[in-house]
Amino acid sequence: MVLIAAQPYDYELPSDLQKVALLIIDMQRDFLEPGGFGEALGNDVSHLSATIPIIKSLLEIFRRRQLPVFHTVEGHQPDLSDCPPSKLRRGNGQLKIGDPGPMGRILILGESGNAIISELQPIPGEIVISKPGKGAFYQTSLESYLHKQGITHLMITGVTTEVCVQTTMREANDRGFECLLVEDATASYFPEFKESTLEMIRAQGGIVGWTATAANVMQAFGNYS
Ligand code: TIU
Repeated sequence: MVLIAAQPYDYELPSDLQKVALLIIDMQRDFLEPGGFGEALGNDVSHLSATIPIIKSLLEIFRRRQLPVFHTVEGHQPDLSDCPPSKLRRGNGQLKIGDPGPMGRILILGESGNAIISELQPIPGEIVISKPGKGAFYQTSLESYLHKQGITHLMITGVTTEVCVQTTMREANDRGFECLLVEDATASYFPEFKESTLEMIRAQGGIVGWTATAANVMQAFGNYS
């Protein structure tokens, strides 16, 4: 049995690592770089960049072992037909979803600002899920891809911790996936919200799942031949 040293207790990996997917949530220019959606909402985007090398290290392990990798992208169709008016109105800022910004239209699929950051660009074979909501299961094919590939365990990374990451982890937990959030591979614009999210996930005996450091995840993966 291979265990990851995790909170609130050790997380058991399956004997077949192909059942474990790396889920990288919304590592997009819109959230991590100045001029995108995150900054339009009034946030300091510099809080998120420390996750990049850590997610990259995890990604390299999954690639080396040819394990399943899923990337998600939050974005909307150019005609905004998939953006509820409530989301469009939200924020009260100068720049709204669909407005022209320095990296193209804010949070619109296909715009350069909506792309995954250069450091974590997907390679052929990795699935990219575009999503209109905060959760990666809402109006997407993620669940059917996971079931089709026999995936039961998710290593969850990305931004932001209490918004798209937590929503997705809760959705996945309700669907029966064994979820582990990688503590240093996720970040929030509000560091205190990140810490609270980690605590609420692992409270009550792991009510939503587990958390562990990337080092502990990588050490456990090293136990497989
Ligand atoms: N605003 C914020 O913290 N996050 C989002 O709007 N989307 C994601 O978390 N990806």
